[in-house]
Amino acid sequence: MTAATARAYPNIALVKYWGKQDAALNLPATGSLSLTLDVFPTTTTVELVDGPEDAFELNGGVATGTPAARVVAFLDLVRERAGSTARARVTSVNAGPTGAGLASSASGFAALAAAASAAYGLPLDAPSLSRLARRGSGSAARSILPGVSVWHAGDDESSYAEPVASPELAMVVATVDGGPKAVSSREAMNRTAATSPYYDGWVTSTRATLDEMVAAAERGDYTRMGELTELSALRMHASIQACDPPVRYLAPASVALFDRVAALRSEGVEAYATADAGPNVVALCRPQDRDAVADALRGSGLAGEVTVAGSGPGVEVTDGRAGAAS
Ligand code: 2P0
Repeated sequence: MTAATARAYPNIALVKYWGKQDAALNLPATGSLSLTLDVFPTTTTVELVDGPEDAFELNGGVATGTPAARVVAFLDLVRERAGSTARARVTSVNAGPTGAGLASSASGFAALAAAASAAYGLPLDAPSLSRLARRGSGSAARSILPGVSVWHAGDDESSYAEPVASPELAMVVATVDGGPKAVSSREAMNRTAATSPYYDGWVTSTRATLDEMVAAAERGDYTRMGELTELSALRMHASIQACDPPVRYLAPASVALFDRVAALRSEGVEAYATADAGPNVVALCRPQDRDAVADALRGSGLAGEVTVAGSGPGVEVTDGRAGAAS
């Protein structure tokens, strides 16, 4: 019997991924760029079993419905590539919140890609894992890599994440209680592409934003990286809010946190705000400013949990060996 365990960390995009050019292959309409964090890892074990079905246990409970169906579809892809019919028992634990807009699907599918590849005997190099993780969840392609990475748009062969030289970055994650997520990011992404009049502008402008972001990162221009981070987030939310029926992920406290981060800048602490498909706000800052930013966000009374994060590692197979599928 073959088993393997892998650990991966969530990532937060500085240039957002929002829209697909190919839903079946999960190819993005544009490239994106993110920082893999050093908090909230997902640890996943894949064990090949003799039984007739896959089993998926998440955070100690049996998973059903869409999460389980996505894991089975992913394992089907792995089996097809490995030439195996073996079923698997998948056990996954998120150290952070699940499905709360804190990128648990990114760390989840990155960890699953690595553990399944090791258990079924598929290649474990970063481009192969990133291409595979992409099929589970687009943003998972970036959680294969440590630190700052760019996930390329392209075709099935070329759409994977690669490292980008960057100044050291930190992030402060401020959770905002916006209630349960009303619309999943996958559904909202599809709805934006189908109905938002701003979607074409989002795609065109994001290509330029990404080129500028990579150049800013490579020349160590933290200020421009921060400015582009806020720009990308607000443009993404603008295009989401314009879809029909509209989706609004930002809560009043989220908007107030963007204002608080702007006030911090005028006080001399150079932080920039971003937000994903939910009400939580993440402040980008220099590593030496992270505690000052965290204190300010805690003191604002606008956030629940406030978590300080640095640049995290890429996915790692922590146990088990690559072996031929049984
Ligand atoms: C990102 N997000 O770049 C963007 C910003 C959320 C907001 O990637 O359909 O779960 O599985 O490819 O990766 C969330 O979307 O979507 C996401 P699928 P995913 O991080």
